[in-house]
Amino acid sequence: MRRIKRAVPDRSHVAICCAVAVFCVSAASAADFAAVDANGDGLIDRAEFGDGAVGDEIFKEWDRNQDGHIDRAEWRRALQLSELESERRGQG
Ligand SMILES: [Ca+2]
Ligand SMILES: [Ca+2]
Repeated sequence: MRRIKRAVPDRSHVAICCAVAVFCVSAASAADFAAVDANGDGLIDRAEFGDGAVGDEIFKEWDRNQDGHIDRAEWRRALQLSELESERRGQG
């Protein structure tokens, strides 16, 4: 019987995916918080953030206090970090 090996990304692969996704998000302005916050409660929950395994990883990274929501401060911080990261890449 042929076993189908499920493609489970290792940590480095996930990190790259996160970096790419974070970079894409950083291309959008911080004002997009409102666009992501579908129900307008001022917090981005996991469902609003987007689905998929990569989304899980990024959400955990961005949700600094692990309360299950990304607030504006966490959102801004993540965007700032991703901007620093992209600047570093640009110089490297
Ligand atoms: Ca919300
Ligand atoms: Ca949080």
